Amino acid sequence: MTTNIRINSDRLWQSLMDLAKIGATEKGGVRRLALTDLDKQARDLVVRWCKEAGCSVGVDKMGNIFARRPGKDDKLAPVMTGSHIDTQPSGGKFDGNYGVMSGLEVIRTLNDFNYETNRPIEVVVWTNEEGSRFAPAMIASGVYAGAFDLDYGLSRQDVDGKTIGEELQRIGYAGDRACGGREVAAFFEAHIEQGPILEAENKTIGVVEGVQGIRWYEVTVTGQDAHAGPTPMPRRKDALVGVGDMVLAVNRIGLANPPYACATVGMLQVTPNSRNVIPGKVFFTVDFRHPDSGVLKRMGDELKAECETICQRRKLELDFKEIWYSPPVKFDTACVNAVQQAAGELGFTNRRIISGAGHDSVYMSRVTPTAMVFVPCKDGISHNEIEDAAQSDLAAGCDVLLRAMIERANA
Ligand code: HGY
Ligand code: MN
Ligand code: MN
Repeated sequence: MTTNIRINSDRLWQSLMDLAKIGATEKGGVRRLALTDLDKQARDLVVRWCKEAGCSVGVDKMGNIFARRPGKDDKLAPVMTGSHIDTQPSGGKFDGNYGVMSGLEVIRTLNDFNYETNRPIEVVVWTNEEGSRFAPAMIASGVYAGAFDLDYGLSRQDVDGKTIGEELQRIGYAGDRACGGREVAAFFEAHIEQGPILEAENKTIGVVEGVQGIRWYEVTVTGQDAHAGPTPMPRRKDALVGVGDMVLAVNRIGLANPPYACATVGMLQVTPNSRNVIPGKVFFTVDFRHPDSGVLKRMGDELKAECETICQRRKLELDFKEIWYSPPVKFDTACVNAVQQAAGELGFTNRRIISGAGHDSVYMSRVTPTAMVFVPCKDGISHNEIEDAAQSDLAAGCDVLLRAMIERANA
């Protein structure tokens, strides 16, 4: 029976295009930061679609949304899929949104074929996966998996001092359900690769075996505000010049650990940020990634030491904080094999791959057997408004997801 069940490619594509209208940007991207009014609009739309597909919908204390399709034996723990609909400030139509729309398409397809899985099926929308408005990333799946406690999760603040808890209340998604602590039989997530490998090798499906480790740092360097005119160069305590050395050190450490290490300074704030004042204070963020936890640790330790040396030399003060560590994870063999088998049965070219990006599956793999399905994205570009993917690839990934979920739901 399952051999001829296939998703509806046009319906999946249309749902992605309709969802992408919420927060649409000039260049064809999406700006829908977590817990903004646009996120609320998108949440409301997804909830409506899930209810129209016959699902019961619940929301937990971190605002995670769960849409449930009953199974033959409804007491059994569900097979779950999902991702996120919050985006980067200049994000794309597919990062996260594809995984949620694929979950909805799985439900819609099962309905079309009147196919009842043994276990219930659930689609989840995770709150604040991106870690852009509120750090760290994947905070709500992290609370669900017990990596963070609920108070920590609800108290994360954005640059304006607003907390996740306040914003959930404001948009009406402060659910009453406990966050986590519920048995899940398996978790799958469909996602664009966000890198160049699948496209370069002309592969339709990435069978994701795991995710690399991530460490995030926040660094504040303090010198002394002074006048840009009368202050002689040797007398200056210019925080921005010191940070310039540090940014180059971040890049050098990334390049020094090929081929996997990644090193990024994404945010930088200069104070007082006035053209004729020597900057007395600079804040910046560091994102280090590597599949090996030992190398990742060494990268962070090396950067801290370099920053200390730079501050001594330039008579600056350093505040260097690690704010997040997400260890490398390996996904569950049975789930990875279910994805591999589905891709093979459906005749899609595929290859094993480690995810460079973080995903909610990282935390879900702590509490249930988990795997991911990747599809290519154009030129490997993501976290960019021009992010793009082929409808046929997106449909292929969703068919693999459907088949892997049915296999696990009936196992
Ligand atoms: O940072 C990441 O890898 C993800 O996009 N949150
Ligand atoms: Mn994502
Ligand atoms: Mn992302």
